[in-house]
Amino acid sequence: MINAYIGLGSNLDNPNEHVKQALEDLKKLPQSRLLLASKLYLSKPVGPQDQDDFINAVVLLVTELEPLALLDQLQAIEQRHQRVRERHWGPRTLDLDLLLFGDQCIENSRLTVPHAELANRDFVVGPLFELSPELILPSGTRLQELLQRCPIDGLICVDA
Ligand code: ROI
Repeated sequence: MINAYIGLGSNLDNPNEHVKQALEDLKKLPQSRLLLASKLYLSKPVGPQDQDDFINAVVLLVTELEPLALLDQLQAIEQRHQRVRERHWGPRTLDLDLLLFGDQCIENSRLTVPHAELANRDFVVGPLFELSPELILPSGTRLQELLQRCPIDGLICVDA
């Protein structure tokens, strides 16, 4: 069983509902168990600013799926949410990003793990820290260090 962290994000068509429904969908993944889910956070868009704020969260799954099989499952959930992505770094109904897969480093045409932008995104670092403050990345960097380099003061927790 591998610990996999997944980031959720939405800023279209009632983002709260998309993220909450996606949490339910993730609970039903085969050969997997959802162990922890962060609170939901409102975050300013990274990328073009002429789009709505995002709802973000992170979950911890334990899974027996291989990384690409897990990616297939995540993309199937995105499709069920009628994922639309009109432009690069533009608004989307649901994004599910495989952030970490145990301490594996994966680099292929479909997948880069750890997620390439993990360390730079407050909406990932903040909820990850809520779930696993002692986490150490495959590089040996402590999540606590990332938190110091990536301020999370802009995040607003929207479910207490
Ligand atoms: N910005 C925020 N705040 N949250 C996201 O989930 C998110 N996802 C993206 C881009 C467009 C880069 N910006 C984001 O894919």
